[in-house]
Formats: sequence, C-alpha cells, structure tokens
Amino acid sequence: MEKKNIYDENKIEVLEGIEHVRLRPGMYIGSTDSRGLHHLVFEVVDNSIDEAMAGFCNKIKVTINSDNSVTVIDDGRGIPVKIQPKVGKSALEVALTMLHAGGKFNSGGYKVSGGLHGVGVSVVNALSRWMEVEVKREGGLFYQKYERGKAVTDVIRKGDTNESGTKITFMPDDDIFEEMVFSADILIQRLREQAFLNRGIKIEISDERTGKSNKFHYEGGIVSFVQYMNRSKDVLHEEPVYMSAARDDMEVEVAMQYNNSYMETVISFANNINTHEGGTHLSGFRTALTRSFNDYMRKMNFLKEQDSNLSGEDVREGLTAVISVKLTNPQFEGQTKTKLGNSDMRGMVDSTVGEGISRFLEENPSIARSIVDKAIGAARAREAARKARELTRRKSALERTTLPGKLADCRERDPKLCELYLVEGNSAGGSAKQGRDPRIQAILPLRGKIWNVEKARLDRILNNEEITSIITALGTGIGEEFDMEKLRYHKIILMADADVDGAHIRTLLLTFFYRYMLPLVEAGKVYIAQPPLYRVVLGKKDYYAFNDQELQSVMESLGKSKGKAEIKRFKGLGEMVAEQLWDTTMNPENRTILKVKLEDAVEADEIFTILMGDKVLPRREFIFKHAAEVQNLDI
Ligand code: 0RA
Repeated sequence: MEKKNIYDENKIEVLEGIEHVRLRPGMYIGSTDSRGLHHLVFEVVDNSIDEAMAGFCNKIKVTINSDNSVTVIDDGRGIPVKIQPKVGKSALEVALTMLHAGGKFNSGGYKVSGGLHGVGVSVVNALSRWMEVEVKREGGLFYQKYERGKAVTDVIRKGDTNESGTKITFMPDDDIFEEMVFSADILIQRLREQAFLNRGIKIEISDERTGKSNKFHYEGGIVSFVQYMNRSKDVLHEEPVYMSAARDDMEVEVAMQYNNSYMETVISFANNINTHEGGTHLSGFRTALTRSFNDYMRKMNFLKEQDSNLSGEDVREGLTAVISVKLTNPQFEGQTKTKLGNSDMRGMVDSTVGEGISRFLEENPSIARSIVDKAIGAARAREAARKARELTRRKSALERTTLPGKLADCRERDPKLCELYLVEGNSAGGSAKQGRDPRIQAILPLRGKIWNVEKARLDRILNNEEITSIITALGTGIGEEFDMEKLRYHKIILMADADVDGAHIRTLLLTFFYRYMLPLVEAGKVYIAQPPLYRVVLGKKDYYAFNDQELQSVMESLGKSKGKAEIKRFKGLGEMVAEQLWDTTMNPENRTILKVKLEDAVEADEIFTILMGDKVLPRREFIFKHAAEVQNLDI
C-alpha cells in the first residue's frame, strides 16, 4: 500500500506488483506451460544457491510432494525476519510479497540479473495458490503463510532452534498454469548441473510420488561435469584440463577433455545460467583454443610453412568442455537472453585459456600429439566432406524436378507432339515466346555467353544454371541415369544467331548432348533451327533467303521490279519481330530445321575439346588452321 502512495505521488498509474505478476506471468517467468511451471522451482533453488555461493549454505533439498506441491530446504542464514522500520513489516513478508523487494542482496555472491532469473521468490509466491515459509534464524523458528502472493498470517514465532536455514513450500496456481505436474527428470537434470557448477554443494531431490531420490555432490566441480559428459566415451587423456583465474569482479573456470568421437560438446555458463547462445566468454575460449593449437603445431613443425592453419572446428572435434564465468553485472543479450555481452570477459577467458592450453601442450607432449593427430584428421575429413557436399549439391541440382522459371512451357502434354526451343539471348527468347504456337512449342531462353565463365572443364558446366535448366526442362536426367521415357519434348531445337556466339553455343550444347544425353542424339531428336540471313522487302511483300544462293534466286524471281526491292541482312534473331520469327523459323508448316546427326555431335565434341581444353598447343594450332574460315573467333 505504501508503494501505491509513492506511485500516486508521481501520478503514474500502475498495478501493484503482485497483481501485475498474475496478470502478465509471461513477463516474469517466460511462460505458463511446463517450462514456466518448472521455472518456479529453479527460481526458489537459485536463491538457495546464491546463499551457497556466498559461502553460507552447503545443503539444498528439493521435494516433490504427493499433492504436487514442492518444498525447497536450505541450511543458509535464513531470510531475515526483523521488522523493517521503513515499511513497518517483517523483512520476510516484504521479501515474499513485494516485487523485487526481496532481491538478491547477499554479500559474497554475485548478483544475478537479467533474463528470467533472479526475479525473486515473490514472483513464485504470486503465482502460487498457497505458499508456506519457515525460517530458522536468530534462535527462533518463524512461519508465515500466503495465498496467491498475499500474506494470510503474520510472521509467527513457532519455537526455538539453534539452527539456521529456509524452507519454502508452494503449490502452483492452476488458474495460472496450463501444466501442473512436475517432472522429476527435468528437475534432476538441472539440479545435477547446478551441483557441478557449484563445487562442494550438496543437492538432494526426492519425489514423494514415486519414493525415488537422488543426491548430487561433486568436489571436482566442472572437472566432474566434463568427466560425467564423457562417461561413456573413449577419452584421449584421463584427466581433464582445468584452467581458472579470478580478478577484479570476474571469475573464469574452464574444464575440457577430448574423446575419440567427432562431436563437439562445449557448454558455457555465466553466473550458473546456461548461456545457450554463447557470447563473449565462449568466443574468447574458441579464439584462444584455435590460436594455441596452431602456435604449438607450428612450433613443433606439425604444420609446415606451406600448410594453412587448422580451423576452429578442426581443433574442437571430439572436445567436451565447460566454461563457467562469474561476474557482477552480467549483460544477457540475444533472442532468449542467454548470450553473454560483457566484453571484458572475452579477453579474460582468452588469456586464461591461451596460457592454460599452451602450458598443457608443452607439459604433455604425448597427449598433445594424439590431439594434434585428431585435429589434422578432422581437417582432412572436412576437406573430403566439402568435396562430397559439392558433388551432392551438383547432383541435387540435376535431380531437381521443378521446371525452371524461365521456361515458357507448352500446353500439350503428349511429348511426341511437343517441341522445345533453346533460344540464345533473352531478346530473341522474348520474340520466340510471343511468336510461338503455345499449344505445342515451349521456349527456354539461354544467356548468350554460357561458357566463357566456365572455361576448360565440361563437368563444371553441370553447375551452370543454364545447363541445369535444360536438364530439368527435358526431364530425362543425364549420364547413366538418362531415361528416354521421361523426355518431355520429342523435338529439341537449338535456335542461335548465325554469328560466332551462336556457333559457340551450338558447339557447347551439341557437346553437352553428345557426352551426357547421347541417346537423344542417336534417336535424332536434336535439331538446329534455320533462321533466314536476308530479308527482301518489296512494297508490302517480304521475301526471306537463308543463304546467298537463295538470295540470288529470290532476286531473279522478282524480275524487273528487283530494282525497287530492299535487301536487309539479319544480324541476329533479336532483330526479328515475333511474327517474322514465326513465319520464317518456327512455323512447322514452312520452316526448315536441320536434324543433328551423330557425326555432327562428334565433331562438336572435338571442336569443344580443342577450344576449351587446357592443352594450349592444340588450341593454338586449331585457331591458326581455321583462322581463314572463322573471323572474330573471340575465345
Ligand atoms: C536476504 C538476506 C540474507 C539471506 C537471504 C536473503 C536468503 C534468501 C533465501 C531464499 C532461499 N534461501 C535463502 N537464504 C537466504 C542474509 C542476511 C544476513 O543474514 O545478513
């Protein structure tokens, strides 16, 4: 109520803390599902662990009671009970009923803030149907009960005791939680982890519903943690490497051990919170590990001058490690607020791990040798895997079944009636799309200079987008997997300009068909379109000629009027409008198409091999030999 007055004075309208927690539980504990339910237990346990970190508590007992309430008992100093003069209430009641008021003001420990942790027991109280607290302190046993976050009794002194500690029992409120049943396994997992992270602490969990109980106590701390994670693995060295440092208000602890698997298991914590998203401490660890190994390997000549450094992944293969840091003002960032942001921590971990690993490698040459061998093996395997991936990627591109976006398909579904035009150049592709018979003719435009980028190796062009789109459009697959039954068009017509680029494309495509789709060529399904070379315009009439000889006969046939005729030479397909292209080159009624014979393909392959092969001599010879025939051979 006092709090409300303060807010009123400041004219800020807010709900009183407890009410707000019940109205928006997600803001305080993340969710109201099973995750949120278990978070309640961890929140209470965290307080006991803080007490342990401060050096006042060494035993924590968690009980899942038969009625599904949970009890957490510790042997710490006990929550203070004295009346707080400012509020006129027991410190215990303030801690349990006012938001944040009970916060973590323990002396020796590190204040936990950020994330969903450290919201305080008052939040757990607010989300509980009822809660009972017993405090042993200052010679007495004190008790108070709450319902939905509000005190329903005074703080009662129930008796005398010489002991100290806190016992909290709570029943989650089923108005709030969708899931009400506690999982012993979830609690066990987390409590074991906390026992590893806080060396020496004794944590017991018992489940009254089943009568089972577990005790966790590890004098080895995170070294035990690493051994536990590696318990069913073959390790490369018996003792984990342990490194630690403390300065100012920061503490760093790292334990690591290699096993002979290929897994990397590196987990990091800041103030006992699992930093799933990593952060500065993890990146400091990784940098130092990679650097130390590479330095050592250079020094020992495991890496020669010409060898490149091992990657971080290589040196982490088979590594199990725990990084645990403690600091006063942790910054938690990232999607789930589990990424440590404090930049000081990077250097602190880097120097601790750098020194620690270097010393370990120097002092344990035979272990060092086995780890180094493993890392070198990892580097080789990674290179092999990369190559294999490249191959599969190539394969999957070839096996792709969705038709290429650039393909203007025909409507007819009977392959025997269908034709596919492979058209050089986008503008010609556009005219062809407009001019075609869309019922039976499909158009696939191809970029002009497919092969200049691909130089030398034909198998490399299988990664070429133009080539893969041809493969998917045809539907047959290639090489040994070629299947004529799946052919989607029974005429494949190459349509390219009558210039050098056009000749290149034809050579490339014929070579491709010859090497990867030979049955297609043998079955006579590949054709070459014959666009006209000349257009003769006389008044409103157009005549086309496909070569010089034809031009001559066209002119002769015009007789006397040939003086008025205008002769135009087509430089490329792109110069023709859609209608002209249809009339001269695509209309099945009057076009000429040349069937590609096997010999044509063989010749193309030879030309290709010489032009594109990496052997310089035959290529130069070829160019000299054909210099007279071919001009502007821009290769
Ligand atoms: C505030 C001050 C002190 C102890 C605690 C809180 C405390 C809280 C919890 C919650 C569960 N177990 C706990 N144990 C201790 C110590 C004040 C002092 O004695 O100087």
